[in-house]
Amino acid sequence: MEIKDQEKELLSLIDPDKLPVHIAIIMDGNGRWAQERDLPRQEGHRQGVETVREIVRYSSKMGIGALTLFAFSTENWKRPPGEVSFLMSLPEKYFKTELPELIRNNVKVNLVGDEEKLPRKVRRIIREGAEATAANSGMVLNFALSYGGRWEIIQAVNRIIEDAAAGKIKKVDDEIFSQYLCTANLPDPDLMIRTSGEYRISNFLLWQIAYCELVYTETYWPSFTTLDLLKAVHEFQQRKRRFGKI
Ligand code: V0D
Repeated sequence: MEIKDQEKELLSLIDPDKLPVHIAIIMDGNGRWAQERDLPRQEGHRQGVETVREIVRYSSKMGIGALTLFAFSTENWKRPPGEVSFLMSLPEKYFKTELPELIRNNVKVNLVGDEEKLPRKVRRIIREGAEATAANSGMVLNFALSYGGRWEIIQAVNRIIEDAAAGKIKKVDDEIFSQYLCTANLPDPDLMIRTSGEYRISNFLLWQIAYCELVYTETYWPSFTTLDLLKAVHEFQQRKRRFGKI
């Protein structure tokens, strides 16, 4: 069956009123995708950006409220310097072609992670992308860069200590704690996807995935398509339906 027909068939099985409100994706397998094709790892990352373009476009058209993409972890700083600097060139490359369309599609871009660790130029490029889309009210697109779930929780605790010392808060509850995380004001992800056949959380959103459905696929990120996204959304809805029946 043609991909387009498969997509149509899946779309007919998906309830547009019960879409996930927030999808988080661990975009894994770029290096392995390249190795299997005897290509340099950079080629995998480059192709990975193409997948980001396609999935962002499709998610926002579909009506997803928020999409959080894990692009670079706190651990990724330990990779060879050449690979790190190539990766750091990707946000600029992405915005060069995509920013006009993001603005047009009402997508709002956000950085999630330890901004201070990023090279100044990368910070500026992402800040410009965020500012250019700040007034948009459609899908929120979070790029997790230099992000780690434990780092995020610790920075929340430290800011809470400061606010407590300043007399701004007395007690912390679930809701107040969430306000100190990078995803403040966003609903928790209800669907998390990890590509390339790894079954781990790898220090991605820790607090926020308390009640999240986890969907894994063997597909490497550069090969991940809108059809794979629809399959994950369908799986998500199937699980929700089973819950309802108990
Ligand atoms: C490589 C697969 C888009 C994962 C996707 C700096 C590894 C492609 C961005 C991006 C990366 C980040 C911020 C932003 C706009 C775009 C990106 C990195 C890696 C690490 F504001 N793709 N992408 N950033 N890859």
